[in-house]
Amino acid sequence: MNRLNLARALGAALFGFALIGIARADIKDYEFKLAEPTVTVGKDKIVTVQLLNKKTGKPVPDAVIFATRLDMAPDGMAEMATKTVREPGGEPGSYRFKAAFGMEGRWLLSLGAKVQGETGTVEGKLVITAKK
Ligand SMILES: [Cu+2]
Repeated sequence: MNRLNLARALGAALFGFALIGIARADIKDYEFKLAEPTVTVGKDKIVTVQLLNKKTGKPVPDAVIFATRLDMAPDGMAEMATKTVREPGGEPGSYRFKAAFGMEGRWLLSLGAKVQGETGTVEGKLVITAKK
């Protein structure tokens, strides 16, 4: 194989890899986003989170959310945690949680999700500000 043919073969191989990269989604292509960055202090507040495919920009329905924690770590109160309960309803690709925000300030919502057809876990850490 001369230099030119080698370069062509290499180019073709890279192009092939690029195609595979486009066709196959990766668990890193997904992210959680808050529908609203703030919430009012009090009981039974609803937090809505969207799971998005970053490549397509589209919401991802039917994910299995299996780990959630809500605490005040961003304001130095990691031990101040509150319970989250999944709430039904919302748009496809949106996931709702009910929680009591007992104090003004920044709360950290930690999430994990399994997406159908993907290996690995989508992890998200979202800061929600509770205001009066
Ligand atoms: Cu606190």
